[in-house]
Amino acid sequence: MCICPPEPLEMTAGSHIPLSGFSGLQVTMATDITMKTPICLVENWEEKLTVNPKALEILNQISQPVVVVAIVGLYRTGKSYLMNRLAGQNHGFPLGSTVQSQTKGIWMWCVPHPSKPNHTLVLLDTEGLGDVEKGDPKNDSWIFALAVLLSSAFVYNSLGTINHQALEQLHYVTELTELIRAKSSPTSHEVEDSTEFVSFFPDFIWAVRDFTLELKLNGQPITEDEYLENALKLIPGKNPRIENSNKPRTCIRYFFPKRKCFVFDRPTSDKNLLICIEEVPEDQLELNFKVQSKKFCSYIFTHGKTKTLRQGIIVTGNRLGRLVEMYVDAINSGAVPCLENAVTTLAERENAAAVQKAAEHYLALVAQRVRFPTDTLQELLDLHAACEREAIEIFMEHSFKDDNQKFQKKLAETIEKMKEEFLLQNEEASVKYCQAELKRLSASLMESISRGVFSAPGGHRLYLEARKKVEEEYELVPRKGVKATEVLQRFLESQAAAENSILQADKALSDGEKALAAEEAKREAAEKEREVLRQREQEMQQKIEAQERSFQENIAQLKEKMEREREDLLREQERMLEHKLKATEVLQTFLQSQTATENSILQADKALTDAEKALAAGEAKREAAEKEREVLRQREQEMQQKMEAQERSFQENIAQLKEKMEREREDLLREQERMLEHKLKVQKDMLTEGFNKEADMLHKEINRITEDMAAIKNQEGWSSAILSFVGGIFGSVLGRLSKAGISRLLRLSRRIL
Ligand SMILES: Nc1nc2c(ncn2[C@@H]2O[C@H](COP(=O)(O)OP(=O)(O)OP(=O)(O)O)[C@@H](O)[C@H]2O)c(=O)[nH]1
Ligand SMILES: [Mg+2]
Repeated sequence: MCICPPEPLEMTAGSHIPLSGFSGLQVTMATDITMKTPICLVENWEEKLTVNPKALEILNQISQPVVVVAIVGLYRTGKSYLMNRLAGQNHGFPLGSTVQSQTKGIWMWCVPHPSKPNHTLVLLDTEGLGDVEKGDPKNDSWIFALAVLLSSAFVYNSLGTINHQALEQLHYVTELTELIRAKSSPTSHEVEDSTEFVSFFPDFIWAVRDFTLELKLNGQPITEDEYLENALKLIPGKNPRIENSNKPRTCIRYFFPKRKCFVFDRPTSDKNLLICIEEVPEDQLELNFKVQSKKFCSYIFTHGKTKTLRQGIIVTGNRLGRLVEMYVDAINSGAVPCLENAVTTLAERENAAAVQKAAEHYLALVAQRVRFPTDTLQELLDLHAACEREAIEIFMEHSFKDDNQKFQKKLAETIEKMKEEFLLQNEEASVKYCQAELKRLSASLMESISRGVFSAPGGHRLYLEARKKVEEEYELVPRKGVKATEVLQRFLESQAAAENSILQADKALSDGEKALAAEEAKREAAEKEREVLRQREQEMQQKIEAQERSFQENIAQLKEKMEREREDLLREQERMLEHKLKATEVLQTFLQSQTATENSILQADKALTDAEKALAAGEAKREAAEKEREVLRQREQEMQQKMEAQERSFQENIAQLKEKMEREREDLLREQERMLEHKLKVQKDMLTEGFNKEADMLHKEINRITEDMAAIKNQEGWSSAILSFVGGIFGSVLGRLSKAGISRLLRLSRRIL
């Protein structure tokens, strides 16, 4: 056995591990789904494909990244047996011993990855191709295409040798461009589209079973990989038969830049044992087979990649489930499965869930940390900012391909609404608490008023002292919250009538003194009112600052994420470019070998004179050079188109961001205008009331607001700075890509021309 059987062999879910990467919070996720036996993932009943909901349920519970190994090949060639060995089991995928094909549709077995911690190994065993009992051969093509789409390691299994027949049987690979689309846009060119495949196609592994030949070429020993590469060499010649047999070779080389080959001896030479191979104990298998299959398994375990989609999007078990559903739906509706659409749908779904998760987290965090009423508004706003930061982190962690930040904006709006709700709750709690405290502290004052204690000479002074005592005690009450001043002010207002009647009834005071006292009471009331207003303004200012901070936080985290995505994009582009250049070189070598063949045919032709031969050779050379230039021109054009598409997407991003900022800028301006209007009104009142000093101070503040507004109107401030950094991100992608790409192209063109 190549690996120990995964223990326990039961389907278990829900062990919890902390997920690193979130600052200061513990997020748990379900892991360790282990299936005792495989299950059918895609049923193929009467040549109609359906996804098994039970298999989807299992995938849904897997939040770990997956390494997906799919095996494909002619029916009855030992595919299921080899897959069982990958699972470290003799039994699992059913084999059957007759000529009748056994596996139907696509079967799935999820086991813990034996060497990649926190990864799940998903084995996909497919229905044998070319079954004579099957009616529609298109059905085989779809099974083949699905295996390519879903796997990160694609094993092609065949018996005997890699010969013409084996390659012809692999004709499905030539149909891939018709069965899969990379881009959704109908205008995109088929060749351009197929080059996109490379970035998400699996690695290709050819498993040659019952291999009995010696691995030698021209008397020299060769490796299995060299054996495969030699078989994939294009055959010189131009007749349709040759061109046809070159097709699968070209397609394999073109679509699968990473290739590997493994040869296997027969597991046993005893025919009777072969029939019941599942029951044959390990020590009765051929040594060579054991060594070879161990090598194969360990290659898959070590080099089998985590399944990723474009731009480095990692496929987890649940994402794999979504992909199967989408692809099978597309096939059943008569459409061609499209990768871009799949990624977009996947992103829409997951981003909506990410908004939900982040918002819920924000809500839970605030609820857990806040104690209403908070001492100040700033205290609540700081708490909000800290919780919002964590919520955005969660969103960033769980979202991808959030084009134009549609979902990030949604989260910002949701959090803003929640924040407003919290602010309101905070105010209400403060009002309630302050009113209760005032009621308690003023109980004896109120009682004295109703008992007429102050309706005596000198009563007004006594009343003022008693009221002052209430105010002082109220001042000492801790954590009254944001409405402390306002509640006191309303209380004092409610006292005005009572105070006036006490004053008027006070026989100890002259009329002049009464007038003076009334004036003083009025002045004090006005001062307190101004105090309330000042506090409101200050709070408004704090709220605006909090919004600005939240915006900056969103931008900062977006920038960080874009940086990461930029790196992924760059790597992907480089891989694609590398592959294109390699494909060009393949073609180039082939053209050169054709020229050499043509030349030897020409030289051997006795019907031509030497001069005619020289002329023909010259013509052939000229034609070859022209063809090479054409290839190069095409590559250049493709690269140009790609760069233009990126530029367009960058412009689109910028336009959307600009629009958003425009809207926010207008909101901010409206807010500032409201504040200005209010301050002007207060200033006017003060001037009317003769408070020149305060009016002066207000004048300064008004000037500052006017300046702020001018700066915002100018838009030379933060928005342009943000635009410039976003521009920087995209600009540098284009810059680096074009420089690297162009210098490589130049090097290549120098080599070719
Ligand atoms: N000659 C040979 N026979 C094998 C090998 N492995 C398995 N078998 C035999 O082939 C039979 C079918 O094996 P499976 O693993 O079910 O083959 P399969 O390709 O999955 O078959 P389908 O699912 O029907 O397409 C087994 O019962 C064995 O008798 C092998 O390496 N060489
Ligand atoms: Mg099988």
